[in-house]
Amino acid sequence: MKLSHYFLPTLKETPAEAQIASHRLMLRAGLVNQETSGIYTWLPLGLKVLENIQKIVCEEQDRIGCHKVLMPTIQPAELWKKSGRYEAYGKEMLRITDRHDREMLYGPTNEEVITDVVAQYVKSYRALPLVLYQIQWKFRDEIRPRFGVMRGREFLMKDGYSFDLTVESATETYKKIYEAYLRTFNRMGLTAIPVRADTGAIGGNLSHEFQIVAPTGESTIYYDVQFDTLTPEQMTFDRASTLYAAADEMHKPEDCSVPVGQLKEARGIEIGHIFYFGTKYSEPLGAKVTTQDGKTIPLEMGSYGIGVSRLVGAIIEASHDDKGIIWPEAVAPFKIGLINLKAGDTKADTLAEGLYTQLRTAGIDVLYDDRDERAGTKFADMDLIGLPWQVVIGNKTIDTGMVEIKYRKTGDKQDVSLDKVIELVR
Ligand code: P5A
Repeated sequence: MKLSHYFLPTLKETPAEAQIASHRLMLRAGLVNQETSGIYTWLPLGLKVLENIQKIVCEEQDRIGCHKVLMPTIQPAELWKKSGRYEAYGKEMLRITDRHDREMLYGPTNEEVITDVVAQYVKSYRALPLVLYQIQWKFRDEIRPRFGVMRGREFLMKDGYSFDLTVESATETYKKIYEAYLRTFNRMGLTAIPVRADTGAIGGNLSHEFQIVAPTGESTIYYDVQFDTLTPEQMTFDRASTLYAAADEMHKPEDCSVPVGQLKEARGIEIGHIFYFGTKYSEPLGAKVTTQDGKTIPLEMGSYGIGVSRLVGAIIEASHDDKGIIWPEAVAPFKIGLINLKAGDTKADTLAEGLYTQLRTAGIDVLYDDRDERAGTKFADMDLIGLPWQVVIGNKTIDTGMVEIKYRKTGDKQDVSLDKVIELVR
């Protein structure tokens, strides 16, 4: 992509309304634009990150045998009256009336809809276990939308729903998804701590929140220091469950048996939340199957959420410096920023164009700053948008064929010849 023809509205000034780094940087780097409180337009660069995150989420869901669906954002109130949540959900639910005076709502979550689908089509134990998931926009009329996409009103969620015959099988499914979540976050460069949580508006008996430690997090978490030393391979359900980790007021340290010196208190950003709630929805919505010995029983269910749009903010909170964002490679909007310091100079333009074509032919996503701008502006913009690698074409390239490559994360620079660039970034 050539920057001269791209839509990347970066801001020089720090927007006054943004209180935390990720919100400031998302606005300054031209990732999103706020339309009204808690509602955003995703601009090209931000959308690329959002899509990269979705891809990782889907790959890890598909790997464990979950099936992707897409449910509507608008739901009939009737289903929520059956589950008993229509009144209980309160003011956070955006209620809509259609032209025939039928009550509708913009879905804050989809337990009712998916249970209704499964109730219609799944009649036998042979179809189980079954996990269906989607990535879809949700609306929650949060009383205090803040921190940009971190607590939005309209936000993108991955929501999965599991259906099992027995409690044992449902527990196995829960563990499998729990571990898939840890892998998912790991691939994005995040170490998530699974903490025991309350089931809140979703209801049920077993629940974990996936929290990443960040000073700007909205939750208080307490966790065993041993979490900080576990490798990704050691982070299994069985291992992590032996260590204390809990969130919110319900789980003050005095309620647990971990020695004081071994417990850490930190702020956390909740990037995922999973629930096991048995027959809470299957019973009222009629999701029942016939067992092997001919009995009809309601399905054992769980639901599993990832804050996909929140993750964009969370990743930035975890990875930035005073100059801007530092994208982990797996989610970066482009892998390389190619800077032509001598744009307009025929020789420099030819060299830059050549490298640009070569990189693209090699399947490497590159943003080429071909603008007629000062070097300082180009460097500052590139640092701000945080692409993993910067490749600089300048006088040196014209004279000797050498380019400067900078690794954004460490700031390390080295000179390499033009034909070695691909090898190095690979
Ligand atoms: C699980 C999937 C649920 O809704 N039902 C379907 C269950 N869980 S949850 O914890 O309420 O939400 C799941 C994740 O969504 C993110 N999230 C938000 N992101 C941005 N803005 C919001 N207002 C918001 N509310 C929830 C969180 O990451 C949460 O873990």
